[in-house]
Amino acid sequence: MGGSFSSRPPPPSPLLSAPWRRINWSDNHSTLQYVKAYQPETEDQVIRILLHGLVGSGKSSFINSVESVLRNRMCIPALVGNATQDCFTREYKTYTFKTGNQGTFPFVINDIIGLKNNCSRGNRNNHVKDVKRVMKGHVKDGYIVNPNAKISKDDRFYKPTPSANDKVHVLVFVIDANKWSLMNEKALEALDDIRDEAKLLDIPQVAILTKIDEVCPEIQKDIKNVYKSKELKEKMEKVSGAVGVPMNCIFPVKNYSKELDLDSDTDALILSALKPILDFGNDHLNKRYA
Ligand SMILES: Nc1nc2c(ncn2[C@@H]2O[C@H](COP(=O)(O)OP(=O)(O)O)[C@@H](O)[C@H]2O)c(=O)[nH]1
Ligand SMILES: [Mg+2]
Repeated sequence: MGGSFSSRPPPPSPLLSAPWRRINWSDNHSTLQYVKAYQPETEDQVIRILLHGLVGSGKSSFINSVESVLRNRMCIPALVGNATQDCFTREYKTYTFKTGNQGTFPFVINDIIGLKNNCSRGNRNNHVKDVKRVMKGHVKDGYIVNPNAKISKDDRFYKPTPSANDKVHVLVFVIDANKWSLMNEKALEALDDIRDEAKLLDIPQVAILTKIDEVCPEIQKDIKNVYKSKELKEKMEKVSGAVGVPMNCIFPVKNYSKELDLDSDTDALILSALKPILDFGNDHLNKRYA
């Protein structure tokens, strides 16, 4: 056949030649120290971080991952759901993190049950109203969320006059990197509504993109490929456009979910999200955005 070698060009690499964002992979100790040494500008200030998003997006797993990184061992303070059972806690809960010397870190994470992708309009509206009240500091720890009614002003878990510490100082939108495109339009609108309220309250917002280990084989093989993966970068750009969070406020993470031992690269990525979350929360608490 005339020796026509059809030399097809090799398929393009799924990886960029250089990462587009730098992470201190080997030196996560300094980021850990930064987080551990964080001190509020005024005594008694506590940064309140609120996670919101769809059910199953990885909110509870992120809390467990943060606790694990801080304690340098696997910890599971928050109940994690699984794919087959609807065993998600309905309790609005504040997670504190213990320091080594009997104290707690000056930041807390609040977990509220996520929005179901295809729940009813009524459930959606109640969820949005509850989260708005949470952001303003009106909801006390331990409130059991009722999807069929927003928290009432007469409820014993309703706080009529919240303090600065009760209010949310940074809102974190938790998004499953593999499912965000399947998000129901109405659910997206409800989450938009929550984010609009955060804007009105000048609460800074970030997004974390979870389950990046399931995005592509390259990241599954080595999490250090996170900022080299073309597929993940494309996903982040799409998420940024769709939910209106700028790229520099989106942090991809892999939560601890299956493994028994910690891994310093997984830690580094969790810390790379936690550090700016604390910085932005601190800025808001000290009214730098107002
Ligand atoms: N592979 C992987 N699975 C995750 C990750 N984060 C969470 N999961 C799993 O996703 C499911 C839902 O997580 P969960 O934290 O309960 O979500 P929540 O409803 O937002 O609190 C659980 O089965 C977790 O083990 C991740 O980064 N990677
Ligand atoms: Mg949960």
